[in-house]
Amino acid sequence: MSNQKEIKNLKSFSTAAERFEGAHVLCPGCAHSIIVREILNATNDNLVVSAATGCLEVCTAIYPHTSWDCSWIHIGFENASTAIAGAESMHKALKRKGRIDVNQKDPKFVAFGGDGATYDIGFQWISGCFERGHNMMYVCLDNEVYANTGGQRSSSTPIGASATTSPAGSTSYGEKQNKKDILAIMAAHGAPYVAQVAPNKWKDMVKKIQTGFETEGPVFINAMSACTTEWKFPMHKTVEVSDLAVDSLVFPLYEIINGTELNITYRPKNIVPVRDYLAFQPRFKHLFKPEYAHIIEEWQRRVDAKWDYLQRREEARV
Ligand SMILES: Cc1ncc(C[n+]2csc(CCOP(=O)(O)OP(=O)(O)O)c2C)c(N)n1
Ligand code: SF4
Ligand SMILES: [Mg+2]
Repeated sequence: MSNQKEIKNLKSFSTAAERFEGAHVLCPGCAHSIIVREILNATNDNLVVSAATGCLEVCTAIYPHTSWDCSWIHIGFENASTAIAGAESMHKALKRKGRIDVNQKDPKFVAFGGDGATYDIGFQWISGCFERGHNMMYVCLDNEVYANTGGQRSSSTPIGASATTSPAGSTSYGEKQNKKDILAIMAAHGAPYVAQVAPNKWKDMVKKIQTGFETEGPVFINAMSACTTEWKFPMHKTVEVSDLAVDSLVFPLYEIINGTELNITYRPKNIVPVRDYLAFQPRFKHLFKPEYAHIIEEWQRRVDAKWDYLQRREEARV
């Protein structure tokens, strides 16, 4: 792919032209900024970006300042997807009318939303964009909680996590529902490309983003985004907690092409127990009481079953 940056090493990648500047007020250690920077640096093409309300938008665009060195739209909490789909449709229409030079390279259209904006409140708009087949990338910054408004649970919050609307206490182990399988749902739209990424596995992530940018049609990326404030780990441990997430297979890295072909893109050499991932984050600390041992066992069983399923899907190509 001719327009791609060659990914030799982190140093050469990180000194590429910046389209996401460091001057923002995201918490130190917030994975949102790492992910967004890696995504924007993955192409040299022009970008049109939208951001749903949430930590990313609130902390990067405080008038009169902005961290975005590209065309950028902030719209409602629920419709970052349709804003970017509208821009993409307008671009096509202007080309048809001869008002944009047809020889000019098309920009990349990218929408960012948190898990609250994606799994819950903006879901029907995203689903519509994927059904209509817009040429766009939608990126979910999945920190498993409505972080910007104080840590309420979303349908991405995993079972046993203590969130402000599902607090752990003397009679509760916290969140009661399992995390929604958003990747399976988006793949079921027949999307040409969907993938899970994590910022600590940056080469895997950049490869997937570049594949997404080269794909015609709607692309969905679910990015694990560790939140130091709501997951309650120390701010310098973002990469460590992300390593535990992918090495325990709590957050497996894979892609699905055209709704069918599934490829696992990262196989940990040493799989770590789920309990090590949970133990790292005080949002799960109550699960280590003897009466909640069954929740951790159930977590491990579910993670093992999902890994088995992904491997079978990869072999079967269905
Ligand atoms: C329609 C609507 N509902 C609720 C809100 C309030 N609100 C703003 S940001 C936010 C939380 C965002 O959570 P998420 O999408 O997960 O992003 P995060 O802040 O975690 O990155 C909420 C509930 C809003 N702005 N608009
Ligand atoms: S609350 Fe979480 S998601 Fe929001 S800026 Fe802080 S670390 Fe990032
Ligand atoms: Mg969130």
